[in-house]
Amino acid sequence: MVTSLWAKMGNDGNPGNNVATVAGANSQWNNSGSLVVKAGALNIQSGGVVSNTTGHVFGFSYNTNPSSVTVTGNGSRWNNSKDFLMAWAPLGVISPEEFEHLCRGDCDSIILNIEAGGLVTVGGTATIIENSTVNLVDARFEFGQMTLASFNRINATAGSLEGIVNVSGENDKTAFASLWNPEVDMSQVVTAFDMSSATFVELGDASTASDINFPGYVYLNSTLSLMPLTSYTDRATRGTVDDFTIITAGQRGGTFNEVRYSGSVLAADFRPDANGSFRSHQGDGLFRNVTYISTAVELQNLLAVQGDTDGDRDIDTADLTRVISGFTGAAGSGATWLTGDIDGDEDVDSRDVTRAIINFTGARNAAVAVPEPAGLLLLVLAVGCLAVERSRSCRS
Ligand SMILES: [Ca+2]
Ligand SMILES: [Ca+2]
Ligand SMILES: [Ca+2]
Ligand SMILES: [Ca+2]
Repeated sequence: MVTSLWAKMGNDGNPGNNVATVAGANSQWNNSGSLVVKAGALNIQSGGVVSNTTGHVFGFSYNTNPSSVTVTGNGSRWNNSKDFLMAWAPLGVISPEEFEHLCRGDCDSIILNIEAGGLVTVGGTATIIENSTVNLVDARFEFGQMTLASFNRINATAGSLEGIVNVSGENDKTAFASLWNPEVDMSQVVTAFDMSSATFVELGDASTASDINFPGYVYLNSTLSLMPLTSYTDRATRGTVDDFTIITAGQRGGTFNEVRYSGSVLAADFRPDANGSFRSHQGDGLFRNVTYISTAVELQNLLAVQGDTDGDRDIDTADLTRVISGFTGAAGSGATWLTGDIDGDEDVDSRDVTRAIINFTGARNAAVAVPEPAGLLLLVLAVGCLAVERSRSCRS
């Protein structure tokens, strides 16, 4: 075991001399501070472990030998408890944007190979600047969090990734769409996305294009955080919708632990299937409906027709039953759209019931269809009696 406060590899003018190897299950190199690999090579293999706070892998354009780190073999591990940076020139001298500008594609590559059971962990933020590449083959990279630009520099052919990718802006959406090689089997890849700055396709452009596309398998957990563009407004006409495909994938697994919209968690008021889909009522018939299908995650913003109490775009017996069950009479209070107050005056009275009946459509979703004509007739009769009874006894 080697212990150091911090370390910098690569001061020797001959990069060939800047090589360190940590090999074997009992081999550890523990840095209580940062580790800098500058124009050199670090090999962690056969169960060796290297630990540090911040990890830096640097290159310089006057050096012909690129910097590289290889973590290979079961049990081999590089722990970066804080941030991780692969970039040209020392951290703090110039910004990541300046790195990109200086390099202009001419810099030698800086490479991190994680192979054959190796593991690299990052506790904070991982930043992978232009001309840097992470090659992941049958191994695991827990990258903390990173931008999409950094994420794009991970070349994963097999293994698993875990971390948060911050997606923001139109450029990110385009870049995301070309992330993965469709030929690659991503069946083991686990990726959590926190799209805390993700934006929607704007209202009215009728775009059905996915914001984010994975040709392979994507496993979802963590938080989906959706921020509508400032130009976006919810629908003002009842019965109309805006549909957004948030993610498409060759195959989707898992669901987001929570979905946020403009910073607020969407509550699941209705769960129409066993896939995790839900409909969330926002007030006065405005629904945000999240649907998980095998290859996509979709969002629908719906301003429901009066009487569509559950936001599934029909007014069927389920809706009428809800209105009748919620009946308060004209003196009632505290009623909501979900309990049958469809005109927004906080009661469920004969006006609400009548409106729901007039708007009746029957079930539109064949999967949950019930025999409507007979059901409708019975319900109309029941509603009629109820309305008469209550209006007699309860009218104020
Ligand atoms: Ca309905
Ligand atoms: Ca009323
Ligand atoms: Ca009412
Ligand atoms: Ca229905």
